[in-house]
Amino acid sequence: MKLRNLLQLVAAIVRWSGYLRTVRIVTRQLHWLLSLVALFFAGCDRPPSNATSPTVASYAVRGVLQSADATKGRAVIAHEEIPGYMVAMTMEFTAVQPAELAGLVPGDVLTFELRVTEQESRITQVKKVGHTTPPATIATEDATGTAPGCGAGG
Ligand SMILES: [Cu+2]
Repeated sequence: MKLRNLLQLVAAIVRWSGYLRTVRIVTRQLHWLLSLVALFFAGCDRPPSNATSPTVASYAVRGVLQSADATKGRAVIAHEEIPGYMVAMTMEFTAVQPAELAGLVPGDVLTFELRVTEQESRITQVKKVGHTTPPATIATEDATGTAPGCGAGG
């Protein structure tokens, strides 16, 4: 009687550990499968190099145009402080649509929307709201783009 109980106990333990091992194997396989699925979706999510990724933040900005290249869609703008993102500085921006920069001349006072994604920042909704002569530069602490928040520039 006692021996049988002992054997049953041993059998139960063996069964339990076997069950645990099975769970561990299933978990490991599940984990592997999930990793594969995650990898697949991550791969699908990655946009082609030229596509725009989802905007993570956008800011209404005001600044004075220093120079613009409507062909390349680039503009150097002395922008005012962008609260929570950038101090005032002179820096180069890339327009979502290069044509938005057409007709603009140095000294134009602009308002625009700065759209920031995980990869880059771009400007859009560029509007001329005035003009100053000569182009006013905004006092900067660092115009080289190394200030906090300027790493997102593309
Ligand atoms: Cu800046």
